Parts: sequence; C-alpha cells; structure tokens
Amino acid sequence: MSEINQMPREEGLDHSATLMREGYMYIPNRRKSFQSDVFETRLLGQKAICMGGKQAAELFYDRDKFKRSGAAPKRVRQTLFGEKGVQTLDGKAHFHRKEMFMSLMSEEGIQRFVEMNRDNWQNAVDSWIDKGEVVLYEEVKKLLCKSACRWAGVPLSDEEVDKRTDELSSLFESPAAIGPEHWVGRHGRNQTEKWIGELIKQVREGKLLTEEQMALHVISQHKDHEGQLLDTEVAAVEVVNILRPIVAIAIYINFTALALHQFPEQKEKLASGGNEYLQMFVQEVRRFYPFFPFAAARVKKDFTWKNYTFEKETLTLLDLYGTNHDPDLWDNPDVFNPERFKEKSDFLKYSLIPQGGGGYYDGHRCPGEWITIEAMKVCTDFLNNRIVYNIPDQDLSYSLVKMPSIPKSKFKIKHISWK
Ligand code: HEM
Ligand code: MYR
Repeated sequence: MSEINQMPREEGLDHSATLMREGYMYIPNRRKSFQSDVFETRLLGQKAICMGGKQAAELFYDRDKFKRSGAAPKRVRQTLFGEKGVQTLDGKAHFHRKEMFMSLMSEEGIQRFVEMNRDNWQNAVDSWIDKGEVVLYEEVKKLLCKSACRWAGVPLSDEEVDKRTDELSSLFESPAAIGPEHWVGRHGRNQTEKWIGELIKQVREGKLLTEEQMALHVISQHKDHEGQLLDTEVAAVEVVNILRPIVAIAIYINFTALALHQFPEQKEKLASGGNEYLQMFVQEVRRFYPFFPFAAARVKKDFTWKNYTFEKETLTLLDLYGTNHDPDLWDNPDVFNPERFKEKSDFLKYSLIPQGGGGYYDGHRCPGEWITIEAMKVCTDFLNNRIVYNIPDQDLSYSLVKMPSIPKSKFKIKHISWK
C-alpha cells in the first residue's frame, strides 16, 4: 500500500489578499517555490487546493473527481457568471445545457459570425478614418457588441450601443475589483439580465420574431433535461453568457495588436504564411498573454492523487495562465514563438488552456473558443493586411496583477487609413 503524504502547504489564516496582490502569478510563484504542481492554502476563509500543469489539468477535468456546484465565489457570480448558468451545473444537467451551447457553434454558425464581424470591422474602420486617434479597446468592444447582438438575434439600436457595451463590459472588468468598479459590475449584471429577460418574454409570447438558429431564439425555447423551459432569469443568464464573452474578445484583440507591435517580425511572416501561420500566431497570442487566471471547482468525493488526499468539497483552483507558461510543457515559455504550434495537436488538450481544458461536451471547456480564434484572425487580417495606422507614444505595459489584464493605455492608434 502506498503511503499518504501531506501536500505542500502555505501556512497562515487566509491568503485571499496575497492572491489579489500577486494575481496571475499567485499559483505559479508557489508551484515554483514548493517545487510542486499542487499545494494547499487557505482562500476565502476555507482550505483550498491550487494546482497546475498538464497532469493537474487532466485531473481537474475528470467529472468523477470534481464538480462545479458551489465553486464560483459570490463576487464572481454577482458580476461575471450570474446565478444558475451552465458554469455552475454538473452531471446530466450540465451535459444537456452544454449541448445547447455547442449547437450554436456549428460550422455555419461560426461562419455567420465571421461575416457579421467582418462587416462591423469594415464600418468601424471607415468611422475611425476621420477621427485622428482612437482607443482600440473601447472601439473594438462596441464593434464586438454589435457583432454579438446581431449574431445572437438580439435587437440593438445605434443609440443603445454605448450603454449596452458598457454594461456587458462591466461584467468581465469587475469580478476581481474592489469598491466602485466592482459595484459597476453588479449594476451591469442587473441591467443586462433585465434587458435580456424582457426580450426572452417577448420571444416566448411571439411578440419578437427571431430566426430559429439564433441564440436568443434557441435559449428562449430550450427545455432543460427534465423537459421544462428555463426560468426567464436563467435563460437571460445564458444569453448573457453568449453576449458578454464576445465583447470580452476585445481584450485579446488588444493583445493581438500589441503582439504585432512588440514582435514586428511577425508581420512579414503573417503576410506570407497563409492561414496556417495565422492559426499558429493566434494560438501563441492566446498562450502568451494573460486573460482568465484560473478555473475553480470543488472536490466531488474523497480521493488520493500522487499520494495526496483530496477531501470532498475542497475548493480547487486550476492554474490556467501558469499552465500556458509551464517550463515543463513549453520550451522558453516566455518567448513569443508561434512556430511552437507546428506539430502539437493532441498535446494541446490539457496544456494550451487559456479557455479551459478537456472536452467541450463532457466538461466545462469554453464553447466560444472557435469564435474567439476566428475573431482574432479577422482582427489580425485588418490590422496587418488591410489598414495602416500609427502608434503614438503611450504606456503599453500590462499588469500580471490586475485581473483581467489589459494594456494600460488600451492601445491608441492614429492616422488610420485603408491600405
Ligand atoms: C467557459 C475563457 C470567450 C462562452 C470558459 C472558461 C474559460 C473561458 C477559462 C471556463 C473553463 C472551465 O471552467 O473549466 C474565455 C476567454 C474568452 C472566452 C478567455 C475570450 C474572450 C467566450 C466566448 C463565448 C464563451 C466568445 C461564447 C460565445 C463560455 C461559456 C462557458 C465558458 C458559456 C461555460 C462553459 C461550461 O461551463 O461548460 N471560457 N472564454 N466564452 N465560456 Fe468562454
Ligand atoms: C467571459 O466573459 O466569460 C470571458 C472572459 C472573462 C475574463 C475575466 C477574468 C477575470 C477573472 C477574475 C477572477 C477573480 C476571482 C476573485
């Protein structure tokens, strides 16, 4: 019989404040100092396990070992996630709800998004030409809000764009913030759910006609695994689960623009490398820059792994950022090098995990990964091949503490014109 060992443990009453102070590096710093991919700590007043790396990701996505109910902290549910959405479900209920999300991500569905998004880039660039200087992050959030609503079948008038963009953005800008910024997010959650809840009622009463394949329609008519329509509030949470993250792609768009600026040799390679190089470039942007720091779950039932005990209900965080920079998985992880993706497809399922790992249907991996990748490709094409612009002096540094991280100046560009 193998012996049971004590997991490396961070001593002290609570380390939530340290986590907020070290941000994306909280777990990687301790994995390094403990020389262990798993350690025990205390977060939010309770025992917690943090882990990272490929084997830890395989464990984390084992549905027999981990569950999601009760895992997301309250401040995250009050802003980013909402209550009772797909992120919080387990077992049959999760599988059934996730299938609905995946049904929206068919090849035609993604293609429809790409075309709408291209249209919106085209119009946005036309409007930037007369403006002199624009803040890319702010502009792209609006552009993506239009794409998201159009794709999902959510009516959005020109007058509403700024308000709805601000509300949806507050949901992902605020979960880790304290004070007023956090409250803006909570207000944004109330406002967006009220807005979408009204539309769901109208669809159900036949007062708002939507095309069948659109997310607003699909979610309004969806029946849960027990054959019941979703409560209006839950249906609203799920429509927001489509709109909000599409707007959040603006953060990756900012990092894409930053990569082209920081690594100018990429421009030439992209111009001659076709779709294959474009794909590798986008994967490297997603690996290299910080976004979602970690995913959270709870231990489903007692088990042992590597001779360590995992006790039922223990809060467990999987280090997404640190796994994407793990020196055991990546050569020179802190070097930006798209070529590393030339031949590595199977290896990626649990190691390139900026949007979660494992399977789409049988786990919580992000269903929006393809839309995200395609939106980043459209952006790269516009920035690299279709427009010219100058980059004025500004502070383009980004923090590894503030979550989510966004380049400080939010990427200003000026003197924009078509090529
Ligand atoms: C789940 C990241 C874009 C919809 C997730 C997870 C992460 C993530 C880390 C959780 C994985 C886990 O819990 O194990 C991101 C990032 C994005 C993005 C960084 C870039 C902007 C999108 C898009 C959509 C989307 C565009 C929809 C159009 C969702 C949903 C879930 C999810 C519904 C919950 C899935 C589940 O619980 O089964 N995402 N995502 N995300 N994402 Fe994304
Ligand atoms: C989405 O909207 O689902 C996509 C991306 C959101 C990223 C938000 C990252 C911040 C998470 C911070 C968690 C802090 C926990 C206290």
